[in-house]
Amino acid sequence: MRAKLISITAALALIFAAALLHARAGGGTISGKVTYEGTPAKPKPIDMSKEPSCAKQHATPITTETVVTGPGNSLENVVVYISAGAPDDAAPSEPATFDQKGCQYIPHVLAFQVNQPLKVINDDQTSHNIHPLAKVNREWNKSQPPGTPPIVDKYDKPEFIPVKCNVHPWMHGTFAVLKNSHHAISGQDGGFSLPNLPAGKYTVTGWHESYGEQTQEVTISGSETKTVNFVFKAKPY
Ligand SMILES: [Cu+2]
Repeated sequence: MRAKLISITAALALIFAAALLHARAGGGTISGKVTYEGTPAKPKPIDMSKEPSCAKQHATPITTETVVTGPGNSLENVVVYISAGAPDDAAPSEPATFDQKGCQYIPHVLAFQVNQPLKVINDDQTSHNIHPLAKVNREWNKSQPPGTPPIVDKYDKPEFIPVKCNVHPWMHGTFAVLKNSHHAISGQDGGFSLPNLPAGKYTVTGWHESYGEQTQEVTISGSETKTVNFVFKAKPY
């Protein structure tokens, strides 16, 4: 009888501990939508005729991605991240991958953490020379002929780094090197989600390569979801 009681108590304690752990891993969520107001500049078609191996990969000419919008004034490629209030956490060992495909950078904006491995791939039949224009971090550029292994590197300081190709002037992208793991990029519908936030007071920043940045203060007290929306003023040029 006593043994049974002890095992029931032990089982209950285990369940309680598991629930506690779960709550800690879960935490709160900040999610929302990024939109624009006003009239954004129209994307411009890119002429890739000088690089036929890339041009033939696109049935219709691709357009510039400085501003990418969707239905309902949604704004894509906005980096949403916790800029204050979250501790700097360890970088994941899983690399952030940046692909050169069809003479485009995929994704256009890549967010990753300080000291997280960055892996640059060339999926094209032509050489690229990737040149991240770092100012705070070490600046480098590297040639990558077709079929060569990925370039693996990392950055040790937070920075928004414009990326260009020294061979193809239309290739542009951004590395968003961030201090912690709480970051997201707004999708086609402008949506984003920052889950697993412990209770605390946070500054959430939204950054767009052409429309600048905005911040908002949010308090998370438990496992709730707080809605934060960003509205950027479009530039007509
Ligand atoms: Cu290139």
